[in-house]
Amino acid sequence: MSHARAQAAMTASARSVPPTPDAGAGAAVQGLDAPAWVRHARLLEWVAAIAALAQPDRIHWCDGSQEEYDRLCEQMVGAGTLRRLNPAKRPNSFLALSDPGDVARVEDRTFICPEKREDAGPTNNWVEPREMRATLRGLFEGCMRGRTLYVVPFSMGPLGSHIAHVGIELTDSPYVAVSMRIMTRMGRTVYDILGEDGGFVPCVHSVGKPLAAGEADVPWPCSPTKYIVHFPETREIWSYGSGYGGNALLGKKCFALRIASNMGRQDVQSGGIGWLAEHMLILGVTSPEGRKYHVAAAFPSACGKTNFAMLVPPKAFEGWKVTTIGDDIAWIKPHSDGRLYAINPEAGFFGVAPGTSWKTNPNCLATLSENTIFTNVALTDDGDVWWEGLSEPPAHLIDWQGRDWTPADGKAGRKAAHPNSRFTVSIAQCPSIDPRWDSVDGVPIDAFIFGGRRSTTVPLVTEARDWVEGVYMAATMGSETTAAQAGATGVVRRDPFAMLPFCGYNMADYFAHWLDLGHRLQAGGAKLPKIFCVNWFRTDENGKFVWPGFGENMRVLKWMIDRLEGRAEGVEHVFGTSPRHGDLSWSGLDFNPADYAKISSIDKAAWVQELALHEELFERLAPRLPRALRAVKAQLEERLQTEGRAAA
Ligand code: SAT
Ligand code: MN
Repeated sequence: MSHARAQAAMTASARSVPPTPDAGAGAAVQGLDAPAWVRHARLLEWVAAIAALAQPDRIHWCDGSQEEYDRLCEQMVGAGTLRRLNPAKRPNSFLALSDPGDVARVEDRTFICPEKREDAGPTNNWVEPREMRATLRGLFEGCMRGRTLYVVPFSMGPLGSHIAHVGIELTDSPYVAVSMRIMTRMGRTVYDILGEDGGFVPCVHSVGKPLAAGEADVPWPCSPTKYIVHFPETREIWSYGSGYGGNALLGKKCFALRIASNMGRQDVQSGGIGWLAEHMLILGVTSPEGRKYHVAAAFPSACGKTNFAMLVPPKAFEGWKVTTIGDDIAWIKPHSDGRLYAINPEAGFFGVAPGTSWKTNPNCLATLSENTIFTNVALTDDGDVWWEGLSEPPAHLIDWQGRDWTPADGKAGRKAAHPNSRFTVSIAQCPSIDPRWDSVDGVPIDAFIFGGRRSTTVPLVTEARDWVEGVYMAATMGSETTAAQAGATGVVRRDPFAMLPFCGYNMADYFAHWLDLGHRLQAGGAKLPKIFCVNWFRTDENGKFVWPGFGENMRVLKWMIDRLEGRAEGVEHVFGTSPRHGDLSWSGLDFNPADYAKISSIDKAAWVQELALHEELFERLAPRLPRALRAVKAQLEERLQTEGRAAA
């Protein structure tokens, strides 16, 4: 393949038209076999250029039909990638076992490559774009040999919504193609929206395992070399070497967070008011009187966002109802009424299986009853799935690596399901689905919640006194790491807005974007959502969680709603306002003031240390850190010195 051609492939983007060959698109697309419903010359040109670079054996233009989905799944059963589960137990469902080296997002292999390093900021990996393009060119050259290139058209957000955006993923993984059909609005109709020249985010993905002539494939092809690369200025995504989750389903973290966060900010640079792409679940909560509120909540990966989004209120909260709009990502735009409206850009859940049970999340279990692709959970002898926390372990299983497993192995510390094992399922199957989840207008947000996983220091719930303090709370959030990211778990790291691995530009500029958006909305007379900070994960002297969590989180949610309505009391302390034991509703739960003190106390010494960690983050972000956040920190420090005491 010529270098000029490869270069054209590397610069094709939604914004810039790649060099047109003399004879127009027709000449470039020979052998593409594009269906008549694709009439977008620049798109055809780009597919041709990628095909010339990656040299797949075939091209398949996905139409998103059920028939196509069934055929691809059947084909993967034949190839050993998928195993059909017992149709009597789990209709139309499959199990995939990944390569043991490809089980989670790879943050150290994820790159944000704007022209200037400072625009990626100190929390992102950056490589000079020309150098990165050269690396990618080398990797992608011939990387799809022996495979099929799938052209996957998708909309992030309800088709036709003014908040939605279109992407096209080119992938050599049929597992990715079928997963994208579940996770996004994928299919032919996307081309109707694109027309002949609509904008789209080009996403190129390869498992990085070309096949030589006659070489047999493996069930889960991937490569030890991995690159997850974003070019924010040209809005391109290139992913190489992994077939797993957020590394490979490029609509999710890569587009809906890293590229979209850039888009929301670039909107301001081009004269708009700006918008937000956030790592947040969205839920609706309706009081017994029928008043409905919408809440968006940010937690790091694998900290229970899916459980919170599908919360079932305890019996004592009869009449309260929680409905689900999304479990992972929110796109939030200001509306002409001055309020912020959110959509879930996704159409499916890619959630963590372990810990999910009929007790902890019945709505989720019901969602998973059919049409689900499971990845890296265990297989039961009757052809169903199992994972830690689902139920008592069966006498025998096949574990996530295909080996025999018995409860004795479990006692010896060997997990049957990988801790980051997942389910992929359509949101439409969720019993708690909100009637407006697919609304083109989105839902108005009344409150933001930020939560980390902290065994110490951070109280159960705190309301920020104002927007700026709320932004400070979110910006300085810390969390103990989980299995969702490769590497050690349980280490506290700063995870601002739960966006550390997902913010596609300089984190300090991102804080400024939140502050500025708040100012602009307030200047226009809007009432901003309240901001709360929560922590479900404080532990006692034996390392056990003190707060029961799950449905009981309704008690905290109700306090927030009462605060929105101006009806609930709390006590103001150094960091904001928190409920005292008597300010929460306890009916149906025996939770005494002594235990409450364990999860709500503010330990002065711990907070002096915590603020030192805030300082570390601020130092890292110093060149562009908004002054307003430094000012909040100075105020908090002063307060801590003068009034530091328990909130309980
Ligand atoms: O990025 S994934 O979608 O694989 C999982 C996560 O981190 O939430
Ligand atoms: Mn997530």
